Amino acid sequence: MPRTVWYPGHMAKGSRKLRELAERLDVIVEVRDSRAPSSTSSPLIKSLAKIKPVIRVLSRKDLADPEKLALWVNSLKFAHTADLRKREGISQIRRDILKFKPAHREVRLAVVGIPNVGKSLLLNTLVGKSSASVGNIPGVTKSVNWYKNEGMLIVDSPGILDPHAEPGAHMMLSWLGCAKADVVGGWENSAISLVKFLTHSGMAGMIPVEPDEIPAVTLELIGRKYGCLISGGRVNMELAGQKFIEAFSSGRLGRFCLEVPGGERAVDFHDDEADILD
Ligand SMILES: Nc1nc2c(ncn2[C@@H]2O[C@H](COP(=O)(O)OP(=O)(O)OP(=O)(O)O)[C@@H](O)[C@H]2O)c(=O)[nH]1
Ligand SMILES: [Mg+2]
Repeated sequence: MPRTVWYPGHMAKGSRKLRELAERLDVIVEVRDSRAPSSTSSPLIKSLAKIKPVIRVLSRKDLADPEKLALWVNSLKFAHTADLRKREGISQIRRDILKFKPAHREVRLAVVGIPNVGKSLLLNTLVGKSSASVGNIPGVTKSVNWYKNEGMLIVDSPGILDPHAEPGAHMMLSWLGCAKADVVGGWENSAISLVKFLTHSGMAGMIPVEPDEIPAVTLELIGRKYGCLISGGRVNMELAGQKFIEAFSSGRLGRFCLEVPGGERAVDFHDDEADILD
């Protein structure tokens, strides 16, 4: 069968371990990205939520469109928003977690979510030191590990994606840095798809050049603007795609939310011509 989604062994193992652990936990903390709170939900959360209470944290509040994010906070029950880099929102999250602490022992919790949403950074902030590895690429944490501070026993877990997702779902996650570009046909492919999405959703103002009707030409113009040139004055389209996606996902092109409550999920955006790799 062709490989259309990214689901390496550490995700399968992490998923199995989390399910085994769930009974021993008091509460689960699910981290999602504020810029796509529906599309970045964990594929495990439905089954885990049947067993244990869930606290939701929407990370990267600093990069999200504040008005749209306010709609999400109203619609998602028990959701905290946080700028984890600045530790904003942490004291409320900590207070909520400690509500589940039994009198006779520390509270046991697991931090779960898809890749690169800030799980390990949240854990470090709760533990009070840099214990777990943090990095701005998906797949930094590869295993389930326990950490401790006063009153809390916390599990960090690898980012886990849905192995049965539609191929296009990972395309959208690649725009946020939550899935690898090479699984969706590379940076050029991912960036062209993003140009189409932004044009289709009335967000063309985030494209750093005047868009052309043909998305690939738009990316070429972006490549020229970013100086991604090779011999003969041609544009290195792969590098142009990478620079565009990096500028978009880091917030340098502005704050955004890709979806609103009750609207179309960004992950369901269909780019029929996208070339998803086998
Ligand atoms: N601007 C901003 N960056 C954040 C926030 N939360 C996390 N990050 C950044 O996001 C990147 C990923 O953070 P990690 O904690 O490694 O994410 P993770 O979910 O553990 O990732 P995996 O282990 O790969 O699944 C890092 O560069 C963090 O600094 C936030 O609230 N705002
Ligand atoms: Mg991690």
